[in-house]
Amino acid sequence: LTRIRYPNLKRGPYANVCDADISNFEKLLPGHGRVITDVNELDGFNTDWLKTCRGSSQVVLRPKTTEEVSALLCYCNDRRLAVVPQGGNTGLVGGSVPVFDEVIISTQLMNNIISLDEVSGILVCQAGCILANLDSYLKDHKFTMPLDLGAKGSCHIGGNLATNAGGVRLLRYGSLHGTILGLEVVQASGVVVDCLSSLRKDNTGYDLKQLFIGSEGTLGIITKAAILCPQKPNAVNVAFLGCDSFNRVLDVFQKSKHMLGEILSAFEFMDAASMDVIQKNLKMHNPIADFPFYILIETSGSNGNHDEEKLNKFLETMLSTQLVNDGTVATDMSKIEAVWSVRERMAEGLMHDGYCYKYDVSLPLLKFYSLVEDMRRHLGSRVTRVVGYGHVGDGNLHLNITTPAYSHEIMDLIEPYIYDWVARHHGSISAEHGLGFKKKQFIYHSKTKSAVKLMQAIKKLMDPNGILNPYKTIPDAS
Ligand code: FAD
Ligand code: S2G
Ligand code: ZN
Repeated sequence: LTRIRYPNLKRGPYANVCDADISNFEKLLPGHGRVITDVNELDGFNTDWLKTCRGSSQVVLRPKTTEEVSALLCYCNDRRLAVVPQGGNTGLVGGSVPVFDEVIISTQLMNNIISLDEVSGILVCQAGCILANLDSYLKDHKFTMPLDLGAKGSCHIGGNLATNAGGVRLLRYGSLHGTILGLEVVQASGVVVDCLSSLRKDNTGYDLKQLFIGSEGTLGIITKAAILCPQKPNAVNVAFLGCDSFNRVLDVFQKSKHMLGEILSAFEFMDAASMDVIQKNLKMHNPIADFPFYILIETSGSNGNHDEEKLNKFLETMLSTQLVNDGTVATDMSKIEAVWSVRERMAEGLMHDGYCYKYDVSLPLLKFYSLVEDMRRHLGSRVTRVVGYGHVGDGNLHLNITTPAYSHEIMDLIEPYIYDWVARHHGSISAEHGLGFKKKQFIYHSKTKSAVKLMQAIKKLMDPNGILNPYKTIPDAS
């Protein structure tokens, strides 16, 4: 699939996996299901979540410990075997699957919680812990994860860190660059970098962990993390509102920050075309009447009465000033989850159209929705739909275009047009999903030549044989 679409792509100067490698891997990973070579089992690991990238790895390795990851990387580095680190394989830019026959190292079996400091809320866990599992473990201890995304049921915290995942709580808890206190990472050589500090403040030398957050598996394999987890909120409310224009959405956003202040924990929007996906493709109900734009606001606080009073006052103001035309408020968990699923299942809903051209961009809020309108004009009736939704609070738009099947012509109409548009408006061509395989060639739309040169020098230093996730994230140094 990948090679059909990218015929000029050449396999790098890597060794091919041979029988001797497989038996060495089996020695390094004793026990059943740790070295997977069965063709049927391999397909899921070789194919990305969007089913748009498929590699041809002959072997998946499933280590349980840092020591095993270290031994595997040392072996692969010496043998010049290319490697793809893989977590939950929910990445959306083709970064988590091989391009050719790279060895897949999966963190599936590295799913131990190591410790939780119940005073400070600092959790230490292995990279293969699934986000939803960490969140429910923490909830039992009156804490919560500082990030939440629609893929929580499958994505690993290691993958979240490797992609510097944003998600729907970034507005409240900030980026992983702030909430991660320490990391343990294994370099291509097998050397273990132990930066697993659990201190909130530690200004001794370069903050190396930051390099690995967002490195997409190209600088090392993250094996453990120390995470500062916020208190679990005592009261959560979700309001789902309808309004007439995107300018109104921005007005409501400004007012929500002003009137809800510190209890605002999420501000998401979706347009009517997005709601159509939810209703038509997933047969779900719109929680309110039909409108051109929808807003999902979540509040999380320590005092339910205080929050409800603030939220009701805010909603009354929004309705009386006609910034909002309709709305509903959910306070019990099941209704809250039902309203959230309308927003969180967008990716799934879009897949029902056939092929999805997915764009995850940062833009100045005043230009935010003009991109969707411009792409609709640009593509017209050649595509099934153009939808816009996303994290308004982070200035992060998810613009998705669908057709019944992949089309080179449509792709050529979209790229680089959309990236040029984003660059012209001083945005970023990838807000939170990373560059992976699909977007790396557009890095210069958002990074200067000198910045990319420095990235290439760091890559050369950290992975001199280029075995870690080749063909991804940054262009090879020319
Ligand atoms: P994978 O997909 O397995 O890998 C992603 C990248 O990280 C690859 O380059 C891989 O090589 C590397 N990697 C994985 N594990 C490690 C490791 N231990 N060490 C080093 N490198 C590693 N993303 C957002 O940011 N915000 C969202 O709101 C969001 N919502 C989503 C909703 C849905 C329904 C889906 C399907 C995806 C969504 N995503 C979102 C994208 C994706 O879930 C995130 O990028 C997530 O962080 C990937 O985690 P993962 O464990 O699945 O990683
Ligand atoms: C989201 C992931 C899914 C998509 O829903 O916030 O980050 O469709 C996205 O892009
Ligand atoms: Zn998102």
